[in-house]
Amino acid sequence: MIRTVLCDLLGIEYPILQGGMAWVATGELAAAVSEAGGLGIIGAGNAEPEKVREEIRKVRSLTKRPFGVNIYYMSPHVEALIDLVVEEKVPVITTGAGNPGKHLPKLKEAGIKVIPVVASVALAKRLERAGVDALIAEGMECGGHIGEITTMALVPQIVDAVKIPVIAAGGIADGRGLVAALALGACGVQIGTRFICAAECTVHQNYKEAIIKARDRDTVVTGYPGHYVRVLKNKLTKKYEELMKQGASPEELDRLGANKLRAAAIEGDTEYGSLMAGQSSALVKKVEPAREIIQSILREAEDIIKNLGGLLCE
Ligand code: TUI
Repeated sequence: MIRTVLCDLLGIEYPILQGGMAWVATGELAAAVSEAGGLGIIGAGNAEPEKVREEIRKVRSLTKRPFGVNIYYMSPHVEALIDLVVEEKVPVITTGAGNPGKHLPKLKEAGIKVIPVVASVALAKRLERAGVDALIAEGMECGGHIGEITTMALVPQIVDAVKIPVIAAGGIADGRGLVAALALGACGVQIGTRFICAAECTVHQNYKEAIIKARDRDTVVTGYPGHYVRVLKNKLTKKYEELMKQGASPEELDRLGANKLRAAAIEGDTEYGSLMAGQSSALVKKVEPAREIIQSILREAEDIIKNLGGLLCE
């Protein structure tokens, strides 16, 4: 079985984290992933802290295993969410779209493992100095809010720049991706898109079907500098592109995007919803239980590792 330092750090069986996707990663999905030996993560997004507390309690009612909460740093509730995870003694937090540095003393004192998502070497170094436990290096193949560097280029640069464990994310959906991440020096992977299609994921069936139908060129990056978001192409992204051509302001573009993730995830609006998904969408073939997803990734990875030496000529 594939075990790395990440398994010991987090008390999990396999070095696979589930992305903490807003509106998508509910308690049901997080519990299923943790119960299957990975680290399930609740995506707090912009949700009210009391709603997040319910999800934490849901996970605890479904599994005794470790789990995490992702805190999205553009949420208006960041301070209250930090207090909440401390109060609820959540084992692990991941963070996105911001720098959690100022909250580290409080989180570390509470014994919480802190694993920020970073998209640059500079922030990785700063956060290592500030005392985080590990880092998720997220390449721009991922879905949702993205950085500028690909996983293949970013992961080894961050691995070279820090001593703490690095987890690779962006474009990873199967055993090949896991082995590639390990080869780049990562000690594990974070997977989002494939887990949207987990049977236990509560998003609307239409969202899952859109990912399964997607082919290689079916995602697009919308947004403006500092705020780029990868989604599946649809009528919303067409409208967005038209507005961009007309020179719309960031405020107008934000108005078009407002509440559209909820429309996709809850109402199943595949035409005008924001179907956040990564470039690995085309690798996702079916809806299956989280346990099957994890086991098939591990089986594939082990096969590849066993046969890798055979690729070399005498
Ligand atoms: O956070 C993500 N991905 C997300 S969050 C999200 S929720 C959303 N909902 C509606 C519209 C837009 C977003 C969807 N996808 N990924 C983690 C991530 N964090 N990637 C890159 C970063 C990042 C960027 C800048 C982390 C830190 C950072 O630092 C800025 C600073 O303060 O130095």
